Amino acid sequence: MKLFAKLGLIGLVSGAAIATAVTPSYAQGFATRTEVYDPGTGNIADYRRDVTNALGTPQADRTRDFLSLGMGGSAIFSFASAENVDGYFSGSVTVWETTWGNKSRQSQYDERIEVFVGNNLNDVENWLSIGEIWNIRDGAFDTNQSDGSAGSGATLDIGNDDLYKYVRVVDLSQKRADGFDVNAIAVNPANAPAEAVPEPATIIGGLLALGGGALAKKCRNR
Ligand SMILES: [Ca+2]
Ligand SMILES: [Ca+2]
Ligand SMILES: [Ca+2]
Repeated sequence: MKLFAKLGLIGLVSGAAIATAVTPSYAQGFATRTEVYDPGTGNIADYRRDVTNALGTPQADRTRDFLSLGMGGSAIFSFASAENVDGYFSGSVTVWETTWGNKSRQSQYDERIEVFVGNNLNDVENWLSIGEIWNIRDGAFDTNQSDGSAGSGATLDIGNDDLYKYVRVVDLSQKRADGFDVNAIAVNPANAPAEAVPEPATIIGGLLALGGGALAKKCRNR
């Protein structure tokens, strides 16, 4: 087989591989399970230790439906659902926080987390850090209570196309005794699958195959 004919074959194969990679329905939406809760130091009220408080949709301000991490504490969440039993996701992570007090300055209620994504629960120290979320600076809680909603949370892009199964949040708060208060957490596909839109990967795969075929033809003509 000529080299460029092989390239054409590679184009077909790689196109098929890309299509396979983007076809699964990624997990999206709110956390469905708290895998690990490892509270840090500080006086955390019992109702703030309920790990179900961080699951599902966020509540508007001044509800008690949040999970406090404690100073230096951490938690791991997963997102499996009936539509995606494995719970793999890509794209970005959104976190909603609850703060009841004065919200005008980060320095007054300084609560923050570092956010990690990973797949191996036994290897969390090597998970990928995707950045920090500060409760006030980054608007992780609702700053506009007039509509009664919980706001849009704070979002961090994962920054690659890999699939992950878990999100880990680690408290980095400097002042508040019970740390960052997780109201809700969600994962969002970078390109949410839409029924009516052609799969970009199918197009790319087709172009690769066409390009490889054209190259092979060009080679034979030389
Ligand atoms: Ca708070
Ligand atoms: Ca707190
Ligand atoms: Ca909640």
